[in-house]
Amino acid sequence: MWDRLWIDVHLATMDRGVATGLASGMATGLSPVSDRVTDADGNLGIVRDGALAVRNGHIAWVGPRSALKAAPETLAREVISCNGHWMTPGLIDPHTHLVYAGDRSGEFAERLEGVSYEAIARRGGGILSTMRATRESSEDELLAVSLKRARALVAQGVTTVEIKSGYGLTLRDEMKQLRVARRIGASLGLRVRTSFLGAHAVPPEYAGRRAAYVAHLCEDILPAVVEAGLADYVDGFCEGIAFQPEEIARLFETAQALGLSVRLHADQLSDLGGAGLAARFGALSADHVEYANETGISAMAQAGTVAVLLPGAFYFVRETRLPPIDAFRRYAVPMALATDCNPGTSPVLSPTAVMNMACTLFRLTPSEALLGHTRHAASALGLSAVCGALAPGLAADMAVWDVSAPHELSYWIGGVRPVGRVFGGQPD
Ligand code: DI6
Ligand code: FE
Repeated sequence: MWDRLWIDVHLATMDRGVATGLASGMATGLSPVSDRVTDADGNLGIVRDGALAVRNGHIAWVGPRSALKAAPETLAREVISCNGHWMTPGLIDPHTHLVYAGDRSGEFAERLEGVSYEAIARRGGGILSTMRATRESSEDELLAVSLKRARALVAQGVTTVEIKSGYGLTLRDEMKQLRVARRIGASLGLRVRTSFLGAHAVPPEYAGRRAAYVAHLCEDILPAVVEAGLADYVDGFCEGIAFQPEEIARLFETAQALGLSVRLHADQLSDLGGAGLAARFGALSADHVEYANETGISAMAQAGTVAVLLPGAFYFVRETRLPPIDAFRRYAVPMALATDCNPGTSPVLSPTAVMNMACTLFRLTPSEALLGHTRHAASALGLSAVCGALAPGLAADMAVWDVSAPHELSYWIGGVRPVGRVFGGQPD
C-alpha cells in the first residue's frame, strides 16, 4: 500500500527511462543516457496522463496511469487528483548567497551611472560592504532576513537549495552564516546544502597580506568549519578582483584533504583558466563560466564537472560575453541553472525568471532550461541519486504547475508559481 498516489497529471520526469517504461516500479536509478545527452524534448521524460506513488518520502512508482495494476483507491492510503496539470521534480537552486545582511541597492544606482562593479569592489564596496553588515548582525537577525529569501524560493517550487558563506570572512562570522543556512533547512520543508566560500574576498584586516589570509583559511577556518559539520562543499571566487588560481588550488588541496567536494566561481569576468582548474580538482561544478576556454570545457567533460550558468548575474552586471553554450553542448557538459541570489550581482529569487533569461539571453532551449533547474542542478550538487527527477527511489520532491506544457515555465519572465509543492512526499 503506497502512502499517496497522484493521478490526472502529466509528468515531466527528466528521465527517459521512466517515459519509455524501463523504470516504473523498481528503484533502478536514472537512465544513464540522459545525463550525457544535453537536450531534446525526449530528455524531459514526458508521460501524459501519468501517475506517481510515494512511500516513506520516496518515489515508489511512476509511469502511465494505464499501467497501474488496480484502481487507485485500492493502491494508496490517499489519492490526489492534479486536475490535468503538469508535475515536474521540485526545482533545485544549486548556487545562492542568500544568507547575508544589509542592502546594496545604492550600488545599483551607482552602476547605472557608469561606475563598474570592479571599481566599487576595489574601493571597498561590493562584497566587503555586505561583509560589514553581516558581521554586525546577530545569528538570529541573519536568520530572520535570510528566511524571507528562502521562503520566496520555496513559494516558487524550490525543494533543494545550496547556500554559501563568504560574507563573514572570519571564523566566527563564516560559521555564523553556515549555521544560519543549516537552520533554514531545519525551519522549512527544504533540502539545504552548504558551501564554504571564505575565498570570496580578502577581508580588510588582511589587506596587503593575501597569502596570510589564504593560510588562515586553510589552517584555521576551514578545519574548524569541517569539524563543526557546517559545510558540504568548498567554493572559491577565482577572478582578478578575488583569488588567483594558485590560491584556489591551495584551498582545494586542503578541502580534499578534509574530505570535502569542491565547486568554483570560474571565468566570470575574465579567462583565468578557472574551468580547467575546477576540472583538475574534480569539482562538482564550475559556475558562471562566461569566459571558459575550450581546453577547460574539454577537461570539465572528462571530469564530469557540471557547468552552472547564472544568467541573473550576467543580466544584472550587463555582461556582454555569452557563456560558450555550443561548446558545452558539443562536449556534452551538463548545464545547470541557478539564481546566484546575492545582493551585488544577482538579486534574483525566481528560478523561472532565470529559466527565461537562460533561453532569451543564452539561447538554451526550454527543455535545457528545465533540466538545468532540476536534474542537472542535482548533478551540480552531487545529488543525482537523491533528487532532480521523478524516478523510483528518488526523494518525493515535486512541483505541480497549471501550464499548457513544460516549456511555458521558461516562457513567462518569472512570476509562475506552482499550484502544488511536495517535499519528501508531504504536500505543502
Ligand atoms: N561572483 C559574484 O557575482 C558574486 N560573488 C561572486 O563570487 C558577487 C557577490 C557580491 O557582489 O556580493
Ligand atoms: Fe555566486
